[in-house]
Amino acid sequence: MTQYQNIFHQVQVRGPVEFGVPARMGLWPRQGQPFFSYWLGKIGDAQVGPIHLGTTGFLSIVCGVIAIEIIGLNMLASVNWSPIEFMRRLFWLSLEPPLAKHGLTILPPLKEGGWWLMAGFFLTTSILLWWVRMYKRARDLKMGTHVAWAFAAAIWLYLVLGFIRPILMGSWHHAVPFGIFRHLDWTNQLSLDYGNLFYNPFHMLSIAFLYGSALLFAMHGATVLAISRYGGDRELEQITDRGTAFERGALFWRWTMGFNATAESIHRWAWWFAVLCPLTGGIGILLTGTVVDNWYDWGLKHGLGPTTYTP
Ligand code: 07D
Ligand code: 07D
Repeated sequence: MTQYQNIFHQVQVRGPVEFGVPARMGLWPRQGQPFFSYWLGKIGDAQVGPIHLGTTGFLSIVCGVIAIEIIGLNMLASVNWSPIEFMRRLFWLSLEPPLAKHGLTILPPLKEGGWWLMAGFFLTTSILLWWVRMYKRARDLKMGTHVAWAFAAAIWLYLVLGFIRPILMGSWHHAVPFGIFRHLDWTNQLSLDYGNLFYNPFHMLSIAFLYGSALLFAMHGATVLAISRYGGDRELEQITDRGTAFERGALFWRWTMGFNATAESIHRWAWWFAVLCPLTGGIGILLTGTVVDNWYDWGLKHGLGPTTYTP
């Protein structure tokens, strides 16, 4: 049986290795011998590599490895250097931030938070360098820098949690521990300590954007898949043309909701929802313990409590 083939189908086109448009490379050329993977071709592009690591990418990985090394060795030390216990209890192990008594000192004793500060320094440097790499790669490819700015929104929340808020609170002690379940305990504890984060309107906004992102992603992904048989995967070329797959997709939403985004605006909707999730979240965390001590009391005071009926 003949089947209509498009980029979402399983037929894999194998041309010669594609090196892409010429772009400014900086000091380093692209590295690695490209190869094809049938299985990766099932979920994306079958060609793997070459990769452009560059100076910032390389330094970012070095700093990331140092951070993970410090965290991992501290975890291993905490189970008496037993590799078996390390593997068994990995999800529950942790490297804790400095003790409260050390305030904002940058040289607390290693076992009382010094290792945490060092790991935090290298992890943060690694993340920031990765951001620079993203920005520079986009500029060198003469693209917009939307991806880098979206990543910056996540970095904002990360910096609020582990750097800016602890400084405002006067102690590194308030930062997040490095550990899988320990960082969940910390998250729960923050909500309990400051009177239930559900009453923080910025937590509400962040949740709305989180759920909204998932909804928009599902709606857009589903729409493009549904019209791909008419060439809808060529999204942007179809913005202005009548009778195209995209017009069908837009009509579908106009008929079901009364309103439709355009092929361009749906991507802006998605970008803003995703970016506003950590952006509003970061504001909410920044206010917690600094401006507002108890979100439940704050909520009651500002009309978030149940209203009593008085006839
Ligand atoms: C799918 C992209 C890939 C990324 C992955 C994460 C590490 C950590 C650990 C060296 C969607 C890689 C993991 C590099 C290695 C060590 C010690 C992204 C995708 C697969 N959390 N969190 C997780 C981080 C915070 C919360 C999982 C990071 C806050 C809750 C993973 C940060 C608060 C739950 C993880 C961070 C918070 C999680 C899966 C930084 C409030 C879960 C993440 C740098 C925002 C979930 C056991 C994922 C889970 C989970 C990583 C910060 C809350 C370990 C790197 C402090 C409630 N978090 N998190 O898929 O299963 O993200 O936990 O800020 O339920 Mg978290
Ligand atoms: C973590 C940004 C940093 C990540 C970066 C990436 C690496 C490398 C490597 C793959 C995610 C670093 C990358 C290190 C990876 C490889 C190789 C973004 C991060 C830079 N909450 N809550 C949120 C809900 C409750 C609490 C946000 C829901 C309880 C705290 C989100 C519920 C309590 C904080 C959200 C719920 C509580 C949050 C996070 C429901 C605990 C935050 C948004 C249904 C019992 C954070 C304002 C995000 C925040 C946050 C959702 C409940 C505590 C919307 C759905 C009441 C302390 N919560 N929460 O983008 O911003 O995270 O709050 O109950 O700090 Mg919450």
